[in-house]
Amino acid sequence: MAEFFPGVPKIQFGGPKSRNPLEFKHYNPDEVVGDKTMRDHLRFSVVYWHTFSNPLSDPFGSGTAVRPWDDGTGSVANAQTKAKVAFEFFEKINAPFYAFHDRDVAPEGASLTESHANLDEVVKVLKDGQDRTGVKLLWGTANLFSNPRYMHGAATSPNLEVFAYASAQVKKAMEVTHGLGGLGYTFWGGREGYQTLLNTDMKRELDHLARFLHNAVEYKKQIGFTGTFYIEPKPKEPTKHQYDSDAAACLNFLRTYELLPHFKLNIETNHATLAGHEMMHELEVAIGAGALGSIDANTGDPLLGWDTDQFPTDIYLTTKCMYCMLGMGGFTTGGVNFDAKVRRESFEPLDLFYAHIGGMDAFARGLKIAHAIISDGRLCSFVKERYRSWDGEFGRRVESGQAGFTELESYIVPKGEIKTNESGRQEMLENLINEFI
Ligand code: XUL
Ligand code: CO
Repeated sequence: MAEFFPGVPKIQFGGPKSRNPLEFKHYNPDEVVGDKTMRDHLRFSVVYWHTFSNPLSDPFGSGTAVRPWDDGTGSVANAQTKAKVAFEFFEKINAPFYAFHDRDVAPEGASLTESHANLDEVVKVLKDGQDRTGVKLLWGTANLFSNPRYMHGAATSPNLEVFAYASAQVKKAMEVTHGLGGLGYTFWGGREGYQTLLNTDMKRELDHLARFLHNAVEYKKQIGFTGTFYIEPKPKEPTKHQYDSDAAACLNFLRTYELLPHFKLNIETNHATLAGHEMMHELEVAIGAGALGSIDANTGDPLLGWDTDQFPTDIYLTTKCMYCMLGMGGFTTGGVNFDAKVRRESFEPLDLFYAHIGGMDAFARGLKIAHAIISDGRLCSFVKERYRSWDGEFGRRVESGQAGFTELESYIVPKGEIKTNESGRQEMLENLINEFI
């Protein structure tokens, strides 16, 4: 079998003292943290689009990526070679999962029928790769944003023909995901939003988006696909406003249209920050609704206001992510999916390894630190204690709606001015986190 990353061994755990850049310092897949192995906690996934299909272009210049296996033809044969490259990478980096859009894996044809056929040809190679390596598909999706036909959106396009084209594309992508035993299917509304309200009937577009998703739920049942459906919030980029702007907006949309039982959220760090939220905020919103499904792990740059999709290396970020995840009881069908790309200047294949090693180590450290913080118990107890005034009989009655304004007034008036407020101790808690980092 041809080797596409010659000289790169299967990445091993070298331990924190290792100085080998091609070894993990913290990610030790078989090491047990709490109740399960790091492999099972973290469920790492490599994305096809950034790792194998992104030329590393930017709005000011063409791609810089050197990918020796790419013959530049855009042919199906070339896409099949790329699929073999991908599986060598998954094996060497030791990732149990991957994710793709239909158009990342196979070229678009001259017609929808030809595009479907192209996809089928490459999916055969993906299937062989999965069978040979045991690597699984975390989720599949359809690219409904790159082709010019989707200029006004896909499910929210004012043009019914575009809605129909997108439906057919998603139908096929769902079939392929199902055929590959995918654990999930993601809907990221790439251009489902608007550039100006002057030409937009927002309510009608939202109704159409809901109809599209109901059709997907219906088709899921029809083909017997049991994977999780995810919605991935993002506030803007490429459009000025995207309807799935943040976790709260997605939940409101899903509830309004009676879709919530059928969807979970896939929360992405850089999308959270574009929405003006911390990642932990978005995770907590999703967890509060029982709707956190998966994470698109990356980070933005505070000095650049766009979706830079960098690999996460900040231990505070990964600690907070894993603190939320452990608190919720861990992933079920989801995982830590690196929706991240190397910088344009990091153009060599080797950089793909360094990037993933860094992200995986950062999450492994986050996991160990979050587990230690939870085992220590002081942070959780502090939060619990902070609400203890609610824990008595009267608090219980207020929480359950048995005591209203009148009773609350009778309770508080005899007590006079409040003398029971306590410090929030933010700085003390920040110091506590630093004890573990
Ligand atoms: C774009 C983005 C997508 C989705 C899948 O910002 O995150 O790659 O994850 O369509
Ligand atoms: Co994403």
